Amino acid sequence: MIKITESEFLTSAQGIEDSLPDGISEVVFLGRSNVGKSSIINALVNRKGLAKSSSTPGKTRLINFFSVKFMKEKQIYIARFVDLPGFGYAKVSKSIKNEWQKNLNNFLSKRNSIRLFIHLVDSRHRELEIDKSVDEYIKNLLRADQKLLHVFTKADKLNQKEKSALRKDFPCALLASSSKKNGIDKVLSSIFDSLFKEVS
Ligand SMILES: Nc1nc2c(ncn2[C@@H]2O[C@H](COP(=O)(O)OP(=O)(O)OP(=O)(O)O)[C@@H](O)[C@H]2O)c(=O)[nH]1
Ligand SMILES: [Mg+2]
Repeated sequence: MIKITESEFLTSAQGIEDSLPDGISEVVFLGRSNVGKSSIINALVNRKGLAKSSSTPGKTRLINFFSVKFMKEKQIYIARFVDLPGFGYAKVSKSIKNEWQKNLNNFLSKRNSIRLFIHLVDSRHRELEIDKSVDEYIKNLLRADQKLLHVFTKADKLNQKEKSALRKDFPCALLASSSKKNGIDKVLSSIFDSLFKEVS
């Protein structure tokens, strides 16, 4: 059984230059604005307001670092979760958008300590162009020491029939609901395995 026993907000950054010194394995949560990135971080660490979430898209505007302590069989493992601004948020000016994009690109492609990318996709909208390009983009920059995981969010919005259809299309899909806390344990153990399997 894997648990996160401690978590804390560390700091926010605008880009890679003002990010924390690297060295600790990082998990970045990325995906469209409003897909549920901040919410799933809170569900994983089991703390309601750790990462700021909101029904208004564009809530997360900086790169936010959280320290997390995993416990498995009385052993402690340290990592960081990184909450990112969403892709495709329209309600800011073009120049701010370009600046964000540049900062995010830099961070995602150059940050050494990223071990795992979690691409969140809304389980109701699985074939959006923006997600296809995010996917393509991550696959292109993925290094040998990095992994990519997909999680379908807001599973509570699907009925049984829709869930079966999703499972048929994606047999290994991780399906999660942050609000109902369904599927969160599975996501947590997938994260743990990606980061620490070799040593555990
Ligand atoms: N029903 C349901 N709603 C959810 C779930 N996860 C998140 N939400 C809601 O979706 C909205 C957006 O959630 P956030 O976690 O702020 O999304 P985000 O991806 O961090 O958004 P940005 O920071 O704007 O990029 C909020 O109103 C959440 O309450 C879920 O599993 N089920
Ligand atoms: Mg957010």
